[in-house]
Amino acid sequence: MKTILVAAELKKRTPGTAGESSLDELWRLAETAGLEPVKKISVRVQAWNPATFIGSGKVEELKALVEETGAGAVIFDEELGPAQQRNLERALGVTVADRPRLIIDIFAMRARTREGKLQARLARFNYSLSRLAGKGGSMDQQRGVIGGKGSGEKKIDYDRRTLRVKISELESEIEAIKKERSTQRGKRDSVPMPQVSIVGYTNAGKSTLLNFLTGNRHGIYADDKLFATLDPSTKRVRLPSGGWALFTDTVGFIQKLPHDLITAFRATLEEILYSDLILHVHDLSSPEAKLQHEAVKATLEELGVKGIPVINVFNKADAVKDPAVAAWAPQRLRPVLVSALTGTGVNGLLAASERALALRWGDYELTVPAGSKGLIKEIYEACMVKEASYGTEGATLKFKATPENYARLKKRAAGN
Ligand SMILES: Nc1nc2c(ncn2[C@@H]2O[C@H](COP(=O)(O)OP(=O)(O)OP(=O)(O)O)[C@@H](O)[C@H]2O)c(=O)[nH]1
Ligand SMILES: [Mg+2]
Repeated sequence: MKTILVAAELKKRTPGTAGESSLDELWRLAETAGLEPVKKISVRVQAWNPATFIGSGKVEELKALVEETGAGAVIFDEELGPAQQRNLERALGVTVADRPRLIIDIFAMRARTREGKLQARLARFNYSLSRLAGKGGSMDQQRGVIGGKGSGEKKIDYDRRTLRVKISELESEIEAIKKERSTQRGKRDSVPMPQVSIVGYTNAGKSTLLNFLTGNRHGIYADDKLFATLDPSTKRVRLPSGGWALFTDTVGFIQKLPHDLITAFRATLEEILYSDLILHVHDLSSPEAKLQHEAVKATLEELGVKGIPVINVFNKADAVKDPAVAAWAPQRLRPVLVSALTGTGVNGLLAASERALALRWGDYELTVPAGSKGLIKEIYEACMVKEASYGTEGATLKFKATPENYARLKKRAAGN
C-alpha cells in the first residue's frame, strides 16, 4: 500500500535536529512492515493542534498529496493522540497511524517464538487500551495491521473490559513462560558459565557478531532490515583462555521505542539484567551512531540495567568511508573497533570480554582425584585454567573462577 510519511516539528526547534534521520528510519520501518512509502515530508508547525496534530492548512496540503499519489495510508513519526488519529483519518479519507503503531505491527509480524508472539500481542492490546482511555465507546477504530487485509472494515469489537481480561490472560501466560525460563536458568547456573548480553541499536550487527563468534555464519538470521531479530538466542562461545561463556543476542533497540513494547517485552529483555557483561554494539559506519548510542543507553536505563560492566563495541569498521563519521567513538567510551563481517578485531574483543569477566574472578587451586575426568573437563570449560600438574593424588589445577563456581567445584572434588 502506498504510504506517505510525515514528520512534524515545532517551528521554534533548531533546524537540522533529529527529524530528518528519524524520517529516513520511518521509511525503512514502513518498508519492513510491507508498505510502499512513496513520499516523506517534514512540516513545521507553530503549535500542536489538539484536534488534528498539525494545523488545518497542513492537513489540506496533505490531503492534496494523498490524492496526487494515490496513497492509502499516512504515517506520522510522532505519537498521535487517539482523537487526533481519528480526526486526521476522517479529514484525509485514508488510514492514519503513528510510529509506535508501526513498530508494534512489525513486532507482531516478525515474532516467531510463542513468547515473542504473546509479547507482541500484549503490546498491541496495551497500545489499544491506552487509545481507549477516556473514551466510553467500543474499539471501533482499532484495526488489523496497517494496510492489512480488511483494514477499515474488520473492526475488533472488544470493549475496554474485554481488553483488560485479554491483557491479564496474556500477562499470566507470559509469566508462566518466564518461570519456565528461570528454572532453565537455574539449571544452566548449575554449570555457571559467564553470561554475556549483546545489545545495541537495530541493524548494528549484533547477530552477525554472534554468528562470527560461534563460527557459524548462517546460525542466526542476520539481515539488512530493522528488527531482523526478535527472539533471543543464546550460544556458547569459547574465550581465549579456553573457557566458555554464554552469549545472548537479542532484539535491537530504536529511538522512540514504544513504551508499550518495552513493557510487553520486559520478560525477554530482563535476561539482560542477569548478565555478567554487556556488549553494546554500535554501527560505526552510521552517521547517526551518537544518537543511536543515546537511544540504547536510555532503553537500558528504562529496563533497570545498573552496575553491569559494558564494553562499547564499534562494529562495521570495514564500512567506514568517511573518517569524520568514525571520529564519533569517544575515547571515554573506550571503544573496541571490530568488523563482524571480516572478523577484524574480534579476537581483541574476546580478550577484552574475558578481562572484564575476570574482574570478579578469584585465583584458586584445586586437586582433583584421578578418575574425575568429567570434573576436570568442567573446570576447563567454566573457568580459566592457568596451570595444571599431575601427581599421585590426581591433577592439581590453578585457575581463575567466580567465587560461586569455585565453591561448587570444591564440593564436587571433595566427593559430594
Ligand atoms: N560492512 C559490514 N556490514 C555488517 C557488519 N556487521 C553486520 N553487517 C551488516 O549489517 C546488517 C545488519 O546485521 P544484523 O547482524 O542483522 O544486525 P542486528 O544488530 O542483529 O539487527 P537487528 O536484529 O535488526 O536488531 C546485515 O546486512 C549485515 O550483513 C560489518 O562488520 N561490516
Ligand atoms: Mg539481529
